Amino acid sequence: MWRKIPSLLSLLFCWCGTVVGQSPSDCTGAIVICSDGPVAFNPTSIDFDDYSNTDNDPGCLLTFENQSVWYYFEFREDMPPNSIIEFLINPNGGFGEDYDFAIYGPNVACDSLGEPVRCSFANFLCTECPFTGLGNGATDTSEGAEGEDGFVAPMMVQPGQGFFMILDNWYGSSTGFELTWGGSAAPFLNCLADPACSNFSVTGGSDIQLCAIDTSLTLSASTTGFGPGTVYSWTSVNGLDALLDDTQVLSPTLQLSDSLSGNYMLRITAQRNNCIETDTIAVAITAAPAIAISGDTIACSNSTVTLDAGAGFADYQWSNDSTSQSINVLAGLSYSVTITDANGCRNSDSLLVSTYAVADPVIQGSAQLCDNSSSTLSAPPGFVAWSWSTGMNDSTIVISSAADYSITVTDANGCQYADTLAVAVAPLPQPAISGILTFCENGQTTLDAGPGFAGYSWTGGSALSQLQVDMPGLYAVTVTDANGCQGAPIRSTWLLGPCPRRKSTAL
Ligand SMILES: [Ca+2]
Ligand SMILES: [Ca+2]
Ligand SMILES: [Ca+2]
Repeated sequence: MWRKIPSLLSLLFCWCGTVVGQSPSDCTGAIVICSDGPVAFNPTSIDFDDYSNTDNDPGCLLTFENQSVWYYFEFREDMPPNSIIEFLINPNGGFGEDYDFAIYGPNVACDSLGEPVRCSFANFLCTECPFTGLGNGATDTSEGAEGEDGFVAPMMVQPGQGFFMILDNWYGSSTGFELTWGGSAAPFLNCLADPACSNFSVTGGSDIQLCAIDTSLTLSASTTGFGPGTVYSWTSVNGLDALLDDTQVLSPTLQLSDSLSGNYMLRITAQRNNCIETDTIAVAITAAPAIAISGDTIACSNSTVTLDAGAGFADYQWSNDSTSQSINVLAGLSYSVTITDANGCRNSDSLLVSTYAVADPVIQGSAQLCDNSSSTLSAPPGFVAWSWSTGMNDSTIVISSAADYSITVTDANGCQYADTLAVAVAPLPQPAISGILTFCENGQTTLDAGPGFAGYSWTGGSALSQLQVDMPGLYAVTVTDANGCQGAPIRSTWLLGPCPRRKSTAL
């Protein structure tokens, strides 16, 4: 197909660049080629031997330079990445002509070309001869003299990349050639390219994906070839450069705010004299995931509360080492969680679960009950609900038997506290009044309720254990023992009449 291309293509290559004071037969005099058009050049010499420099590898060009022309071609920054460049060289002399070529780069200098990235040394008997070039279905990147087709593989090129090419007329014919560009990169040849800057490059570093919570990031731009005196400038079409701490340094720090998100571009331009290189990196900023622990912020002492970090996160890390969405924890402490969303973005929150004031209720009432009597037990004031072990739900209960009485009280916050009172039943005291129950007129007798009681209460008001009686009647005493229990015997006394010379005796 390439045999027909010269008649099919309407656009023909011409070299329309500049020769910078040196011979186009040398790398340092390389002609910048940047558009299509007819060729009018006939290389006839080698001038300086470019391969005398051992850093310049001739690759497949086993006879080095013969009649050479050096070209430089570079691709504009507005070219899409991964574009393809091809070309066809059609010698004007037709069959029998033999042009060989080698391409160096990207971004190399004439004193350090290295190895060629493409090289064709096919002789005039090659299968596609006299045509030679990049493309035409070739997949090899270098070919020797014998049994070849004259073509090597197209090149994938990137914006800003520049290449040197030596085109060598092996036979030294005088009729010249035509060169035609092809491939998606062909429209982006840079007419402003300067071969003196061929090995200058700048890279802004890898594209960046980060989370807004990552508060700062130092960019990792780098250059080759520039050196001291280079002026740097960071720009952005959508304002991200305003978040750089310095737009005039090679690697500034990007300061993020938590609320920032979106897709941004940052461009670095490096300039030294007339060498200008740029690179652009994409910055994708993901907003910090919203996180708010839900749960009670105050609870009863020693109670358990449930804290929930919310659903839908990829990872949970609680301060108590739990990794679940929610945790059940004791009140009175602070808890925090760090969540990670599906984008790998993290955020944190913390919550203090405080406690209500602690109550210590004590059952009010006597722990001692007298036999055959009852007593009242009361809850202390300040509660709103009561639950006794007797099943009663009032603030007081009346009891009449020995037991452990418990109460659970609930305060206005819903906090519950408990107390227990052990109640014992004491037997009633069994007092007996002793003494002579009869006495003579004008005499008296002594009634005795017995010792050992905590209290006595006689008919008539005496509080002593004994009572002097000089009137007949019914006398009663109520005794109170140490338990507060009371017993009440009653005794009568009898007046027998005058006892002139002797006392009466007890009944
Ligand atoms: Ca030369
Ligand atoms: Ca050849
Ligand atoms: Ca080949």
